[in-house]
Amino acid sequence: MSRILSGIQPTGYLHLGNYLGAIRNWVTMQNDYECLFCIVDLHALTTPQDPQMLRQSIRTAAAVYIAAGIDPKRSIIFNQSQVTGHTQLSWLLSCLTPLGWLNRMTQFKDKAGKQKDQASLGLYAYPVLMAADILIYQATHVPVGEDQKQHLELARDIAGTFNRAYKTEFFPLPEPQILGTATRVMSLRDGLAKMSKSDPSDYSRIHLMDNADTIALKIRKAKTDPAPLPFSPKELESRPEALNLINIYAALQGKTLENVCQQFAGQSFAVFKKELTDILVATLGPITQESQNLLKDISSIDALLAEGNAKANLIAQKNIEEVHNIMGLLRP
Ligand code: AQP
Repeated sequence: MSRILSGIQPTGYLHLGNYLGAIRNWVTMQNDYECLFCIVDLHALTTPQDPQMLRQSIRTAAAVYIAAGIDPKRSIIFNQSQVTGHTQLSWLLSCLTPLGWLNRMTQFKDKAGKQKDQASLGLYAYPVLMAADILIYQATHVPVGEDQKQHLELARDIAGTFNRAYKTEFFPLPEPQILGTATRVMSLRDGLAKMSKSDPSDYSRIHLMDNADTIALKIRKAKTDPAPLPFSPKELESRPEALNLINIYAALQGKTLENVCQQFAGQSFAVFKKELTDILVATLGPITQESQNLLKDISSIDALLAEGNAKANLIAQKNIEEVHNIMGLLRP
């Protein structure tokens, strides 16, 4: 059976982008794949984290995964830091990865900005750890958004290098799982920037833990332009904020942009925003509610994670032993 690996960084509370771009699709993947859904806490450490907040974000991410429909009986939900095979394999793969490949990674350039020399080794080596995250489970498919495509390409290159160097086919070359249904959600304050946990403005994103009033307020404040809703998506080309809101509505309703434009053509954004709020509250409300219920019992969340960690460890340890053997590391 094909195996999927995916994860989210607990760098803050999960948001609508994480839901429409990732989690919602993971739920349906459970029908067709063996799935491992990770909370990539080690990746989160590539940017400064407050320990108390990090702990809370990890548990909240686990609660949201489950509340959104990831079934811990069918899929493995776990934290990356608790499966030591990730970092073990990361070192082994880093010894096979040319610096030139890492130098090309655009996300490092974006995140390090002008202070390249001050950026951490962890941020630079992030794509190798991501390759290890995937390869340690011999995952065959990885759902990726546009911004992670380059890292997945690198993971494939590293897998190929390992296989060639050791004349083996141990690592499958992981395929990108491009989802027609995945939606790139943009900031509510800037239609050209991705909705992101690290955006300093809380009003830029809808958290999956926001209540109905907060959602209504954020949508009311969401940037738009003075024109009414267009008759066709073509008219949205130079209206990124309008496009973003219409896109969100379309994704939540399973409609095309064309359908939504036809439905609201000529109407004001005040009317549209009210409808959008209602749909957001109806979709996210049950997830928020269930997440909050789950978070009332932290020991149960921790127990579920511990169970997932143990299952992931079983696969990872077996594979790391095999990799040690292939590479000639003696296991007396
Ligand atoms: N705005 C988005 N629209 C669609 N999909 C998104 N994803 C993230 N933001 C959006 C998808 O969610 C998965 C996990 O992403 P992540 O949180 O691990 O990393 P990220 O993409 O770097 O997300 P953030 O919120 O921007 O985090 P920070 O601010 O910490 O860097 C991925 O599948 C991603 O595509």
